Amino acid sequence: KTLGLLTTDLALHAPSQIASAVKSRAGQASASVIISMLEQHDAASCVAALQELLAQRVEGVLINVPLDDALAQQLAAQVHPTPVLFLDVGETAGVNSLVFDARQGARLGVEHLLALGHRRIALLGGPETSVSARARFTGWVDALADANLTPCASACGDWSAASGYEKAHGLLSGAAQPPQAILVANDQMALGVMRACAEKGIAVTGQISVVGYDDTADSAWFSPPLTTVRQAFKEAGERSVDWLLNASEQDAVSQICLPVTLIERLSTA
Ligand code: IPT
Repeated sequence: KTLGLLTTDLALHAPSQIASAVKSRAGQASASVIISMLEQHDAASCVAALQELLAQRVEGVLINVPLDDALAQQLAAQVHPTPVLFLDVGETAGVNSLVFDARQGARLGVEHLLALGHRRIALLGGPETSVSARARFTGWVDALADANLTPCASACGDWSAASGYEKAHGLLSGAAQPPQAILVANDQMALGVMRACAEKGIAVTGQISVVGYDDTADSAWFSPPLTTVRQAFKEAGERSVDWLLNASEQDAVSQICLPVTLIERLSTA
């Protein structure tokens, strides 16, 4: 069999780890994977890339691109009757999906910081164009509200370490009382945040705690090693391939939500 993977920028760690898992699982099943990478997520770019994949006679398609409901539904219709599974959509899209539980992930980070006694908590979200970034952000705000707290400061980056560095400088300056902790929507931005803290002479931990999100392969090697919300990308990639290889045209809509876990390391205290 030949499968297609339409993915967002593979220069980012999370999508590249998913693509790696997809490739190796497909290889074990003697299936090949044609990868098409998008740098723009607008409708026209998505439609054109999918058209190219379908022209190569793929027998199943995985889409790891952050998509709003309407565009996901449009693409699902375009791929029909070939089986398709979306990896970065909201549950209201009503398309076949395999996603991680963003609400649980956001809550795990907040509850960890609350248990450590922190109250002045800043948020560094991902890009507003990403459905998962918005879900994490809302999850943080809701979990803080349940503890009668509001974020002491917030900003949004673009998933890169550079944006984490830049936005952290903003979050750490100005306020009379600096944050005791920052929740960051991915590990790459958390790396930039820790660099900004080091430059400002703010000790992680001691003066501030940092929680990342993803647990990509390098996060245990940050200094200090990063506390983060683990999304098991290898398992997600494997399950996606297995799902596609077993899918048939008449199956009912399947929405799989995978749990996430908090990995406690040394960036929080
Ligand atoms: C999501 C990652 O958490 C984030 O770090 C970034 O790489 C993003 O992907 C790129 O779109 S994981 C996704 C399956 C929600």
